[in-house]
Amino acid sequence: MKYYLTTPIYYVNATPHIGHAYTTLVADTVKRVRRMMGDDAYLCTGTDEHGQKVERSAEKAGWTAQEFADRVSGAFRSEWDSLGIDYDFFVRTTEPRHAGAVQWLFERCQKNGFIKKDTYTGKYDVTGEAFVTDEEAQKIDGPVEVVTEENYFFKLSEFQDRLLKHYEDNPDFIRPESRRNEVISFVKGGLKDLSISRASLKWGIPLPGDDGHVFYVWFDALTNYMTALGYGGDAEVDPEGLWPADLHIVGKEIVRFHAVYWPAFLMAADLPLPKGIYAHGWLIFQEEKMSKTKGNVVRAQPIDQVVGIEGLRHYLLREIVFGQDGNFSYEGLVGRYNADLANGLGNLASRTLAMIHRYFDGAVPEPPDDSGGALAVLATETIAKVRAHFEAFEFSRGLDAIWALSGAVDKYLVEQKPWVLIKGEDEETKAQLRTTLYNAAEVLRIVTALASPVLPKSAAEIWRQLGQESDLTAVRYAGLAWGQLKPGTKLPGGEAVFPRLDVEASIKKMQELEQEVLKEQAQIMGRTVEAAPAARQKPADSERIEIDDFAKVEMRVGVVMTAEKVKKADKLLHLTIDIGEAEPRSIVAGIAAAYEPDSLIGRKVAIVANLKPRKLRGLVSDGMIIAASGEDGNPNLVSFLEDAPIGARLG
Ligand code: ME8
Repeated sequence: MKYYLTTPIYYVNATPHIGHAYTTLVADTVKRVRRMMGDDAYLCTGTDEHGQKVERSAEKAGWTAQEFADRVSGAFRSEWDSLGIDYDFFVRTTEPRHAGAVQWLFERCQKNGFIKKDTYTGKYDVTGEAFVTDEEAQKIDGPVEVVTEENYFFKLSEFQDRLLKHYEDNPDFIRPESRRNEVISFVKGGLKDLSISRASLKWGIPLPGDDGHVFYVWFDALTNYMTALGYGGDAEVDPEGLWPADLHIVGKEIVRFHAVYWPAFLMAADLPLPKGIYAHGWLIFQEEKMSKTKGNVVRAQPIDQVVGIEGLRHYLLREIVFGQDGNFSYEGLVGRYNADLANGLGNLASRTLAMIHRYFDGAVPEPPDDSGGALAVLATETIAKVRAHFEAFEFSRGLDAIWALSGAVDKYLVEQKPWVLIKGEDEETKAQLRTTLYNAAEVLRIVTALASPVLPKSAAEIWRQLGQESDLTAVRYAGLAWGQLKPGTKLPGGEAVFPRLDVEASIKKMQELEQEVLKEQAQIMGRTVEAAPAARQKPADSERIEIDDFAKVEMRVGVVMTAEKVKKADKLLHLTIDIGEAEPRSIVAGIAAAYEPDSLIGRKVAIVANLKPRKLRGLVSDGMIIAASGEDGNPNLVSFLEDAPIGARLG
């Protein structure tokens, strides 16, 4: 059976970090599992390159939007190559074939009467690239703009019943269950028509029949899953017959777009729907979602250099229950590596293979009875268990079962004591030694094959050290059974696959390398860390404002009366600031990373006094404190060298 699975396509607004890599590594594992199940599996990934955010980042960095997209897309592609991701398709939304696919899908929806023109006014979250409700706008840290324009709309409201029926008829369409429930209640709450074009934006795919508009990001982005297969193009369309997709793997924050918009677009275009969507959770680092905006990212390259990428794959899949959020920590990563890989599989492999080299001249011994006893029973059960868990995306449970089998051989070796048996002269002891080492090597072979979707490179190396000439990727669960290791097989030898790591030294090394990678990546985005101020250009005349515009902003000197941390918000402080009014102002400011609350009390600061108040984390913020932000993102409060009177106006 063919199996077509996809990752989301990554925004070129950030260079790859391990949050992105998580989705892709999982998808790569799923592909390998499906192949072991006997499927002909294909993986699609790519980059999402249009939109205002990209246009602005490019401008800021001094590149054209296309140049900027080329650089960052290239960084994603080479990241996936260096991490050994076995993808079959890589789609860039700036490719002409993709424009063809998006226009083709739109025209099908239009022909069927699901497109209309209307005016739209709304608050637009620039970072999230979506119109947002007033309530949502309050919670957004980044810029929110009011946008009014004539748009093309997709008549999403007409699909409520069909979507709900589809969810009901196909209980596996959205997984896990919690996300399915969330989507169902969202759709039950009523669907509004969806604006799918922008007149205000240039950096996008032109709408057929109306060059003044480009497609809005989600209609553009989602279609990539069909672009990969040649839809909308001149070439042969979907030669492998891969549509509908079997699985879209996505992060939980974009499940709605995949489970509501995407099937509605496809229904409108009379096209078959994907069979399933699986939403995974977030990688949390330093208590927040790892993301460029938060600045708490960890890159894969330093980990690859110190622990190896397989250590990361294993850690992410074993430690995090797929579908839920999970913490990343360097300690956890190295700890898992040492426990499961160095001491577990690595140790089992080197011990077993070394004894066969030493006692049997590197040839697998022939046991008098190759039935394998209790170990064979456990191995057979484990094959079935692992297959079932992996098929159900229960990676941590599947890995638990693999390591339980590996642990059982360790115990078996301790009980059998081959290092004592070798000293026995009688036939019975010799036979027992042969049985012991045959059994250990045979379990090692099975464990290696079972772990291969998660550890493809190291498993292939152990496989080779076991003298297996077949390609490990050709092994199928159905053909994996006890007793296939041929006695007499010559073992070619080789290095230990998972050398033990010193925890502290490895962590230190990774953190050092992280700094280097950060600089390299900043260069990809066009921002050299040190050179940033020098690179700034004078604003163009057309961008300059009149003195009257400036006078609208009322800035005043204030003194901090109280300062406290805001609960559950690492970056925020709640301040009261006296600016000479009857009551001090309540202001919430994102400065907690740089200032201890106590150090601010009594300090003179500058604030914007005539901003509309807003609520942050339930607290009123009636004004904005003025600070410079350094390249490291840390705020630096504006202060006065001479004593400025409280309430004095700045200007
Ligand atoms: O959403 N933990 O792109 P994107 C886990 N272009 N996964 C994370 C993560 C984290 N901390 N950070 C990112 C987009 N991801 C759109 C998709 S699809 C038609 C368009 C993962 O680059 C997460 O899976 O912002 C997210 O969905 C994906 O990276 C892409 O994020």
